[in-house]
Amino acid sequence: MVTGGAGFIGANFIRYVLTKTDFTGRIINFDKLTYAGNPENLADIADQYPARYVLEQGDICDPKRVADVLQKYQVDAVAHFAAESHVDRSILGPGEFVRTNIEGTFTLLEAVRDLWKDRKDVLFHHVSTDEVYGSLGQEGYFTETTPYDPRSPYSASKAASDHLVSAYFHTYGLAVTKSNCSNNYGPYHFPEKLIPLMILKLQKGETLPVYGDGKNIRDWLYVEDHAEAIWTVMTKGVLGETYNVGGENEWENLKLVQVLCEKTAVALGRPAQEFLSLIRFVPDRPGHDRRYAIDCSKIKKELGWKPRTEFSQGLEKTVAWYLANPEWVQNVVSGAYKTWLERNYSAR
Ligand code: NAD
Ligand code: TDX
Repeated sequence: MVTGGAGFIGANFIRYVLTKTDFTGRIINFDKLTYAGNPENLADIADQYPARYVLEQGDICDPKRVADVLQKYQVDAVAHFAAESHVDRSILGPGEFVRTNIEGTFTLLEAVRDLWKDRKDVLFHHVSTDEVYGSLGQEGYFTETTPYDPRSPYSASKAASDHLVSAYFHTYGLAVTKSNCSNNYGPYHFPEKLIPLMILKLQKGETLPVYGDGKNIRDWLYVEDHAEAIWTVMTKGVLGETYNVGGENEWENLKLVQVLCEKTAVALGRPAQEFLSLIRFVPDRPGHDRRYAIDCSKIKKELGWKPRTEFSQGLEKTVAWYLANPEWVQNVVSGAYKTWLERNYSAR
């Protein structure tokens, strides 16, 4: 069972596992279909793999619904992606983050503990973020032993969920693995996040809001590389262990936005200067972490994973995908995918 499989990374993960690995089983996508969850992200997969891909709408905070679905399919592995994921939204309304990210993870852990008892041929993989480690200065990297120091309601809620997962390993012997990853980018990314937001604003000729001085640094990883990392941990990782995942690819926000201007200009056959002039510095995000950088040597050395996608090419693919999928963008931003959902999934 994949929780949050209709979101950005979860959908890319399901696509990756069904199309690019030797997995032969069935995937249950358990998703509440919030504003960020869109079954259209996997419409082609639903058509191609009718016997191996199932969508079950449900809330991870609902113990009965979770238990029913786990029981119905006799789930033996959970990849837990479902979360409220946007830092700005967590600042505006932290309650939903506490509910989904902490209570939801707790509800899932209780449900699998009850279903699996002492089974060891099962796995709960928890997907988390580098933001739990806090903010770095110019030097240094987050390792798996960096003390937690979350600064936003989002990262605090993810930190709490990480601790619950560890506690269930140590206290109850639940078979768990965890991964903490840096910023992802790629297709199906909800256009509230920096990269897709900028691409769509460029397309419409709107100004590009850069928070603060634009010198905050993020490490970027192509989403399919993250999917591969999670699959690698799930199939080769050591129970109870955490693996940091990153792109070894740090960028200041302003420089990244400038590169996006250039790539989008090339894709649209327009002069880059026209786009660069749209950049505006806007008031900073409260508690804005200055720099994230991941040391991913553990997963590289112990499990043989490494980031594959070269950033320039990954960005070009991403720009091309957004420009080629205006209908997806329109559905997502207008909320029309809800109608699409009623049309396509009313029978389930
Ligand atoms: P997203 O916001 O695109 O998708 C979240 C999905 O979870 C949606 O499909 C939504 O409908 C579903 N969901 C939300 N609340 C739910 C609930 N109560 N019950 C069931 N489903 C629910 O998020 P994303 O960017 O794909 O992130 C997925 C996971 O990866 C999150 O746990 C996030 O913390 C983590 N992560 C994200 C990034 C990143 O760069 N986006 C980086 C590292 C880790
Ligand atoms: O309009 C913007 N202008 C801007 O300067 C937006 C939306 C963002 N930013 C900055 C803030 C960050 O420094 O760009 C950077 C990236 O912002 P987001 O895309 O909102 O991502 P971030 O806050 O870094 O968190 C993301 O990566 C880690 C995901 O949303 C999290 O779910 C993940 O855990």
